[in-house]
Amino acid sequence: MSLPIIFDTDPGVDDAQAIALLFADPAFEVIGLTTTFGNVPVSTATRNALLLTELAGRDTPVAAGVAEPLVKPAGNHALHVHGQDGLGNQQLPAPRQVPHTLDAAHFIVEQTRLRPGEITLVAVGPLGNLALALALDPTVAERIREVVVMGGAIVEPGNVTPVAEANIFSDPHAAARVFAAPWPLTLVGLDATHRAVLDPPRLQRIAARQGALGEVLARSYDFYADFYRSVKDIDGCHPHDSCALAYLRRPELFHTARGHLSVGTEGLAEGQTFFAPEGRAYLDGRWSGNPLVTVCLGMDGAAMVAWMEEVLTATER
Ligand SMILES: [Ca+2]
Repeated sequence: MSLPIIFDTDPGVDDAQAIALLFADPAFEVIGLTTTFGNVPVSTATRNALLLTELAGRDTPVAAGVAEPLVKPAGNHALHVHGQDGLGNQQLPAPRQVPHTLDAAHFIVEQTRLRPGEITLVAVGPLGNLALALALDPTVAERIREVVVMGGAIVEPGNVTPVAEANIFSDPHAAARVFAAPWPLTLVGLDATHRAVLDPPRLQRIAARQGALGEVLARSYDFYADFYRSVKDIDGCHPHDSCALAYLRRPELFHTARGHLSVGTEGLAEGQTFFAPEGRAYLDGRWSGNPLVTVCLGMDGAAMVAWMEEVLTATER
């Protein structure tokens, strides 16, 4: 099995873990990484994506993407969660490679023209690059095999507001366009990702097998886990972005439902995801205007982190 992937990312500590997974699992054919602002400014996200790719021993293209939200004012990044450098404040070498000549949205459009129907787009940051790709060429939606978005929260509370998850809150207008597009989409949100805790012993076992990449994973994890200890009663971190990859490889671990997804763009509901189950009649059609998508409502978190460890320790880097 080969799954051609474009991975849209804002690394970010949990992004770094997912990038390690992406390169460690031979089932993934990584066509490119595209970067966005989010956890960090886009320049930092691009630098980190290049560096993590290099540490994984790959020369996969990295295309730089959007620097700010489509509509709302550029806001704060999550530097208190991920560190000033996005990877827990460590001494990182400069990457040797440079970004792709195309920007992220053009890269997505071009690659889907080269390989129509084959590419899965995994988006684990704010959704501006996907919205821009749709604006450049709406038919991109017909050429994507599947979109998997790490973001949103259906029943679970939000993580940056009482109702909003960080990726969706960072650019709700982009999310609105992405949820309205006619592509097969799955949302892997906090209802799933909060079920998994990557604890320190497991991360140490993973890092020990990942060479120079493992050292970066270990140092960034320590900073990230300190944040989680300060705000939540867990020892470790939620490996949010890796859950989107787990969904592709171990779908049986997820509890899903079909329905229509929309998003609040202002006021108290800014960034909140609304889910109207398929076939459910409400007072009016406001909640059911978007195409049917799949949302994750739960996940076997223990099995998910066991899968992460299995993939990341299978061979020594
Ligand atoms: Ca991310």
